Amino acid sequence: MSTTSTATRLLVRALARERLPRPPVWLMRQAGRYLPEYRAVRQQAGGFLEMIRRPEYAAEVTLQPVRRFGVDAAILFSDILVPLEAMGMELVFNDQGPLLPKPLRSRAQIDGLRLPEPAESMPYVGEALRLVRRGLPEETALIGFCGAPFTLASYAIEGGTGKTFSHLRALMYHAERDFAALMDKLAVMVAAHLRYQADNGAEVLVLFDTWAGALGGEDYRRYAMPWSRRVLEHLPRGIPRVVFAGTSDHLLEDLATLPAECLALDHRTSLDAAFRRFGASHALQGNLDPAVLLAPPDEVQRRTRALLAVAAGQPGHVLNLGHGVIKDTDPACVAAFVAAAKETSP
Ligand code: 1CP
Repeated sequence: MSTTSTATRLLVRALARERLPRPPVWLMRQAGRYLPEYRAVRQQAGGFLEMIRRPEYAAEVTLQPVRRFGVDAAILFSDILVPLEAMGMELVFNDQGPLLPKPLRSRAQIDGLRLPEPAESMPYVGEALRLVRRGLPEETALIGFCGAPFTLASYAIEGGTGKTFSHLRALMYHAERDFAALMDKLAVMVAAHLRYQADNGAEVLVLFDTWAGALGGEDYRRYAMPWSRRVLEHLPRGIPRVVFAGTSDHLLEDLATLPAECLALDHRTSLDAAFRRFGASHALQGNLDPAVLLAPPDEVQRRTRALLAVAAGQPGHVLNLGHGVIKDTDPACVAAFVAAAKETSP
């Protein structure tokens, strides 16, 4: 009976594993420094966090790849680390990436983290989402996201992008109750942040567990998965959930037990094999190697067509990269990637 516009958006239909004339396409990090129009806004705003905190800038850069490429979804321009700032941690971005100058190294610091209401601590997120929705074509879906508790814990404890994650592992293995206390708080914040985004127009929610793949199966099941499960269980009904974990082929059977409709695959996993492993139960997102977008456009198109041929006839495929767009990518190669999805017929 329902003929609401969301029901007709291609991404939402693919996540429900409907059979479609072509797969929806969007790209992780589709807004970013590879786009000249993004660099112009960034310069005007004065910095990365300034763009995130000003809804008109955030909305503008969120809409840029939709305008330029006609992707089937917009993903809010923000960052997984923003909620850590709302919890009281200092956050800076330099050219190398994020930095948290006062990483968590004691139980007192963990206990001192705040759990604010997202509407009060990050009102610019809701405002940006409402602005984006107004600027989006009717057929384009709006995606909200958050970092998974484990990946957020890795940044909070390491103070930036980890290599060996030694501080994180020290807490996990030597102070498990303190680690659990931190993860409990992060799970509450993450679930609240995702619900807030759904309340403000996000119709698909992505949980990014970028660093989960650094864990073996036993550690993933003990130190990360229970809190991801808690988050995913506490989201509004009817909103499709996508789980991304980087370099996680060895964890996919575990990830498939989480309450989520879609597994986002990184490029190290065979899409063909993934359809055999999970195609009966999950939509699958992915998974062209982002480095392939550094090849000439006709090569990008050839590789994308080959990937689409693997998924042909399978319901529930969402075309995407295996990770984010690389900064040196030529926008013409992103256009070639999107065009390949759009030429696909049933
Ligand atoms: O100005 C710039 O171009 C800075 C680069 C940049 C961008 C465009 C960063 C710094 N974050 C973002 C935006 C961003 N980050 C989005 C926006 C929407 C989109 O995809 O277009 C999203 C969804 C994220 C999520 C994010 N941030 C993740 C999870 C997904 C992933 O990439 O695995 C992670 C791990 C981060 C942390 C982060 N933010 C930025 C950097 C350089 C990093 C570190 C990544 C790393 O440590 O390797």
